[in-house]
Amino acid sequence: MSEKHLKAGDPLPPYNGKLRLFAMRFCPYAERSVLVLNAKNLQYDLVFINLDSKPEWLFEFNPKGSVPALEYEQGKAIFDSAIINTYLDEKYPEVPLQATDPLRRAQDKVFVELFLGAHSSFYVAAFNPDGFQPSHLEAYSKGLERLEKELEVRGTKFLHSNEPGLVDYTIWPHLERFESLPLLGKADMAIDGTKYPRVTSYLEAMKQVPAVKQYYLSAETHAKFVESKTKGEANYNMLDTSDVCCMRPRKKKQ
Ligand SMILES: N[C@@H](CCC(=O)N[C@@H](CS)C(=O)NCC(=O)O)C(=O)O
Repeated sequence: MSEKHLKAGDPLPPYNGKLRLFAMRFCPYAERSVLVLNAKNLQYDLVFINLDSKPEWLFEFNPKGSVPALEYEQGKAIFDSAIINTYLDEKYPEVPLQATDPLRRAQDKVFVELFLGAHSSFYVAAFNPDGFQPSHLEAYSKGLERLEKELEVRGTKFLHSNEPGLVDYTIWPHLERFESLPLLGKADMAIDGTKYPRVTSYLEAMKQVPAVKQYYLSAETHAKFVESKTKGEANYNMLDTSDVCCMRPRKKKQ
């Protein structure tokens, strides 16, 4: 698969009958949908978008011009990770990812909603460090404390159950990125295993989940992308190897 991000003027790749997700390789919201597609073992194609130079056809799939958007039938799409993921879970129920109890489903959504405060702090710390305030650190710690407590109360390996579910795939992309903070000069935002033992085991367990493993990027890679973006030149194609094809070894001098 090419990791190349398409830009304005690039043609829309031909549709080949599979589900198709418009994404950006470093977007946590697009990652949520990729994880759900993986967890459900669905066949799909990914089309990566350069968000600084969007192809005109992106707006036919999502008038808001954001990713993720899911083309579920040729030329027909829905967008927003929460909408896409609920749709996928209902349309392809073979691997159910949500609780059967309506109250638990609601509680999962409440948890995600509250956890997003920590993500907002991550975002400021990573992309706008000059705007970082003590209240951001507080909100970040609160999110981790909440996760620690929730794992304790639920008593399961993942939030969903002993198998990961939608709630786990929804918060994971944010947690994956939190691990890049110490590399971005935020040592005080490292996830401390003595303070957050359950969160630490949870992170390790999530990294072993096949749906996650297939799309996981290291803290170093996330940090590199953040650095490129904060310099004003987001390096969307840094993982793309499709152009590095034909380098011949140099002949040795006689
Ligand atoms: N609520 C949306 C948020 C999606 C979102 O913000 N995506 C970002 C990329 S991570 C985007 O496409 N932004 C549009 C832009 O940069 O113009 C979701 O959950 O899908």
